[in-house]
Amino acid sequence: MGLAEDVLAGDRLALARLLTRLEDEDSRGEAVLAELYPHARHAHRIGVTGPPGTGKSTLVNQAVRWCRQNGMERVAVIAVDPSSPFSGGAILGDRIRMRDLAGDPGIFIRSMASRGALGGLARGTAAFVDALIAAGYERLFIETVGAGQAEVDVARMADTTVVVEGPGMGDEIQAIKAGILEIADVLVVNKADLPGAQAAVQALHASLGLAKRPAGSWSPPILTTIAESGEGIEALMEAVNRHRDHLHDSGEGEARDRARAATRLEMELHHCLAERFRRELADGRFEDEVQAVFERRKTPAQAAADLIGERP
Ligand SMILES: Nc1nc2c(ncn2[C@@H]2O[C@H](COP(=O)(O)OP(=O)(O)OP(=O)(O)O)[C@@H](O)[C@H]2O)c(=O)[nH]1
Ligand SMILES: [Mg+2]
Repeated sequence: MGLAEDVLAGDRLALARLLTRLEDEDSRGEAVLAELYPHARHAHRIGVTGPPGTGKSTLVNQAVRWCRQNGMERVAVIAVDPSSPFSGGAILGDRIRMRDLAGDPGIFIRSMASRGALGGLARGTAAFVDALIAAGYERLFIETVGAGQAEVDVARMADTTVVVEGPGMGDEIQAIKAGILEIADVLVVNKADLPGAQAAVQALHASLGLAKRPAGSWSPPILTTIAESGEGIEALMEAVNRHRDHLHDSGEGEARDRARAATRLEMELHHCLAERFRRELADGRFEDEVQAVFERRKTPAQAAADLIGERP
């Protein structure tokens, strides 16, 4: 049997091998994904993002456990590692915390490194998600750290985006409200056992009031949780499920899926064209133009135009 059949049959080792190929940009991975793609249809993708250390992994751990206890047969977690100098320890920590889920054959956990500069986080995440859905995972949690453009892009690969804040993060909320709050479907103030949680809830309410949302659309609930003890997890998952139902009933889910198809096709075009172009350039030409831009002899646009102009 081929790798695609093995993945469809629920073989975890085959799935792990496929994900490694996708991560390595091995063309055999892409070929397998092409076979699987018609099966990568029905699932609920839940993005979990927010500033470092707010308890996202702990929360995901509890949410996954809740899903398994409430009738979901296959649940997967993708921890996106932004490869920052700070993330090594965090991912290691995630692995340790997630270990108590590891014995469960209905749970698949995988971290994804964002090494490919051209590939990009969102593109890699989307490929992982396709593979996992085709393999039969009906719930997918995608954890990302931070609130930059990369996280917003990754969040667009999810159906439901959960933004996790911590108490005493007033400044952080100021910093993220413009970008990430606009894509939040559910807001969580975790570590509600610590002082400042209520203030954080209020700050979020105030920021949400400023965010531009069309009238009559989904209004994101703000919840509090204590991920360490599991308090509030049930309410969180109920909110997540309500959002999924809203996506379905309002037709917004389909609209998002279509928008995602366009985004992904565009990402692929960028990726393929840039890759092909770089391969066809003579040795050292790219570096020459970098030098020219660096020395201010050319603008980046001029350098790019020169490279494109001399292509065979
Ligand atoms: N007091 C308290 N501590 C918590 C709670 N949830 C998580 N923590 C602790 O907060 C720390 C960070 O938790 P993580 O789950 O790793 O947070 P994270 O957001 O995944 O961290 P990064 O992935 O590094 O951004 C750990 O020491 C947890 O034990 C909570 O509800 N209350
Ligand atoms: Mg984490």
